Amino acid sequence: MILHQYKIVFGGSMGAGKSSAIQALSDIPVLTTEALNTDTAAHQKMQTTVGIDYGEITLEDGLQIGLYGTPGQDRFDFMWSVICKGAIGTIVLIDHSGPNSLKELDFYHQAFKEYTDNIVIAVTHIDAQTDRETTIYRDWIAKQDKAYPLYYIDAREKKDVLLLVESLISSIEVKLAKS
Ligand SMILES: Nc1nc2c(ncn2[C@@H]2O[C@H](COP(=O)(O)OP(=O)(O)O)[C@@H](O)[C@H]2O)c(=O)[nH]1
Ligand SMILES: [Mg+2]
Repeated sequence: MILHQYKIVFGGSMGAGKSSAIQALSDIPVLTTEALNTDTAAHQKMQTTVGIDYGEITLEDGLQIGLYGTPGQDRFDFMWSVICKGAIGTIVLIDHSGPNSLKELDFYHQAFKEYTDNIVIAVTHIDAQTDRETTIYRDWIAKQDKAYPLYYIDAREKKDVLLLVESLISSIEVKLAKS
């Protein structure tokens, strides 16, 4: 495992494409680590383990990035703060084929902005037939107080996922240049 590197978190609902994205991008075989729930005070009934995907990519300029996939279910949300610690940002994946995709965007945006203001939004499953336009996400962003980068991607395509990572890194670089 690389210790001194950038860390990027993938968030979003189950089936949105977090594991696919990490799989597509990673230079190493993706690890799915099992994290034990030790927070029994908050989640007494849950003695189960949850899966966190871990992959790594080295970009052309030698920059090494750790890719962390969060467990999607709301009941694992206590894990997100741990996973997000030290991350340079979060890629929120939204499944366009789900009937509540806009609600999910609201929910995951709200959750992850607690940990970072560097968020990229990626809408997946845009090949799916739905009666909702893909423009609803752009309209949603227009109502936010921050202009989040928005991409329409296939999470299984390396070039698509790479674009998200590059977008996140470039917004960090812009911030560093300003400070
Ligand atoms: N059609 C389509 N399928 C996708 C896309 N992204 C992921 N999938 C598929 O959706 C399923 C769930 O993806 P997965 O990466 O396991 O989602 P996760 O629960 O967020 O980790 C898998 O069968 C993927 O192959 C996409 O953009 N379009
Ligand atoms: Mg997964």
